[in-house]
Amino acid sequence: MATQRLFLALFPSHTIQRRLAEAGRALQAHVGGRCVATPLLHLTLAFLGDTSDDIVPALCDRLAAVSCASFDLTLDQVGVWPQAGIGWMQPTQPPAALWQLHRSIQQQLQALGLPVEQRAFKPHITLLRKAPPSRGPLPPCPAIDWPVTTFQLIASTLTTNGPQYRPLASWPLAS
Ligand code: 2AM
Repeated sequence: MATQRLFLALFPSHTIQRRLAEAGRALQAHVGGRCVATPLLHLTLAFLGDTSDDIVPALCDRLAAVSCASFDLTLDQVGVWPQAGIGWMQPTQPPAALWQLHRSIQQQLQALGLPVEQRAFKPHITLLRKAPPSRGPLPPCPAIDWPVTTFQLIASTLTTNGPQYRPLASWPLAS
């Protein structure tokens, strides 16, 4: 049975991706690691992993039923998770609507019997991979304001040159 490696994410505009990439280079200058390619920068809402093609239409129907308002996300903090080797940027105060969107997606995935992450949701954008543990305080970074109006279903293909992402569907958040 054919499967695809799927995840749900928020993808920012190219302008915001460029600003995130700048933040990634500034963080890299302090801690090392490898910058995530600019067009791949995103915030993961849920990682589904290998998923049967058979379930994708029902998944899309369920996701179309997700009800959540648009929101503004202020990304204002960078850091490193040393065990994962990830350099990240995140909102210190995620808006209630982001938690609601995440919860609503989890409910829809559960209703379809799809696996859901049991760990607490830590909304972040991965800027660096293979980042060594940071020594000492990190420099403050300019905040990035991101108006979030859609969420997307993405198919990811792993290649020797890194992942390739293909948007399968996109849903608007209520205005
Ligand atoms: P990360 O950036 O925080 O590592 C696509 O693979 C996205 O799904 C990545 O951005 C990754 O988040 C996230 N993800 C969550 N769990 C994952 C897993 N078990 N394997 C791969 N990616 C995962």
